[in-house]
Amino acid sequence: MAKVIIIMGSASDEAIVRPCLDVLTELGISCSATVSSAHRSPDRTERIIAEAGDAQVFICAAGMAAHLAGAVAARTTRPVIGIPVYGNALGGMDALFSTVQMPPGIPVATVALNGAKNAAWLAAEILALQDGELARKLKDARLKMQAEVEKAADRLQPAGGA
Ligand code: RP5
Repeated sequence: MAKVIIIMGSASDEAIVRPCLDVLTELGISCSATVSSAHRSPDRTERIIAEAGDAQVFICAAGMAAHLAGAVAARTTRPVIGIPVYGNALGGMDALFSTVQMPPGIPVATVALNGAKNAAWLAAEILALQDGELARKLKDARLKMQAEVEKAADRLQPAGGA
């Protein structure tokens, strides 16, 4: 059963959401991904939440008047992470504000515009609170990032240089 349920508002969001799936898969976190819209298919969205089983975290990606994450958060007390999807007309500000400006009591942890990778990392950090092995993987990943920065710095500035 999926620990993380990813819902995107439209099939057109798939390319933006894909890196989220990649990070979760890399970390060995079971997840499922589907399409459902807060506006176009509200009943389907409600059904997905009702049938979420043991899923611990929802990740919702949507653009424009992006109510998907909020609509899911309204119907569950499990953590909901929102990915506002960039759209041309208002430069993504519509989706960003729609996702981030939730009323007190119904939080949506909003990542950056198109921030699919960080949605996955945040979901992993939530799950790692109850999973020692996952917590270790996250620490290892941080060490790897540090090493990559060192490597990049070394490439630009050979050892012994000014
Ligand atoms: C939102 O409207 C979707 O999440 C998508 O980002 C945007 C456009 O949807 P389509 O018209 O491409 O289906 O609901």
